[in-house]
Amino acid sequence: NPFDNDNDLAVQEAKPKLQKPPLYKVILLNDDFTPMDFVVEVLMDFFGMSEELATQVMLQIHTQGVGVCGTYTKDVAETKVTIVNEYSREHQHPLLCSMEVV
Ligand code: TYC
Repeated sequence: NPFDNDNDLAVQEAKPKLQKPPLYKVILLNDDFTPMDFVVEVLMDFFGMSEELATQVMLQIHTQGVGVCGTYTKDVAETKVTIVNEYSREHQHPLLCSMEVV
């Protein structure tokens, strides 16, 4: 096609690569009081884990002190941290959810 001068392709090739947004690990901290069943429920309901995986992750937090629930963009991670901490407080459990940049 003599009218196609490939400008579209040239523009694409010249476009600089955009940086990927930073990712954040959402973590749960161990404590001495939150029931194991409650932590498993949180991991299933807010982080989409099967009961088997949620139980494994809960026990890892229980023995290691901290565990990763998932990795998300900043906005999603912040929302999950807020929702999980509000949910735990509503149920009078001290369970602490936090996040750290990957
Ligand atoms: N350590 C708690 C107990 O013995 C269970 C627990 C697991 C609490 C994971 C918090 O993030 C946590 N009942």
